Amino acid sequence: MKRLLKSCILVALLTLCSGVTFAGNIKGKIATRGVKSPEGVVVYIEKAKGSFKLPQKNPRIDQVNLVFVPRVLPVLVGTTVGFYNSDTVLHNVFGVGDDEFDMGTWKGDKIDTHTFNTVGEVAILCNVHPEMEAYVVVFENPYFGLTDKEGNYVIKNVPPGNYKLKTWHDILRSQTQDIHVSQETTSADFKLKR
Ligand SMILES: [Cu+2]
Repeated sequence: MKRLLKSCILVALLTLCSGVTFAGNIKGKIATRGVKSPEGVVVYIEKAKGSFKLPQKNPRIDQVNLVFVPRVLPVLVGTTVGFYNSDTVLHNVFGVGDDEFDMGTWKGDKIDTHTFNTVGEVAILCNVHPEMEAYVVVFENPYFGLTDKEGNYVIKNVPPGNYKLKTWHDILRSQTQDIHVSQETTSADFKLKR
């Protein structure tokens, strides 16, 4: 009887455990040719199953010393982005590409927002300062990472499976790698050029 109880508990535990999927991380280094820095490359999983939660805090793009900060912002489709102006001069914000909008021109404390409901690439521009440029890149799932100044990226909490891992950059050509994600960390490096 004791033995039966033990095996029942074991079966129950195994069933419970098999229902839980442990996620893994993907990380790597991007080398670039033909641009000043490997910063600002987005590495992302093209297709993943599931329904995804929007971030609790809306990401933001600020305007500081006539520069959009950050210059590249990857988001999950449906995310609302706040647009700020920390400068004392007038700025305008408008978007062109897979989503188009114009927030008008303002200075001071006003915060404007836009919800990105279309997967794709939107260039963020300012009609007061033509040299100002940023990108909001909109993805179907939250499995993306952005490179830092050294070209390092990490994508966290990816469910185990086989995927196509792709790169996005405003100038460099996109590349794809087949990747298998396990419960541990999987490495994937890229060498990108124009
Ligand atoms: Cu401006």
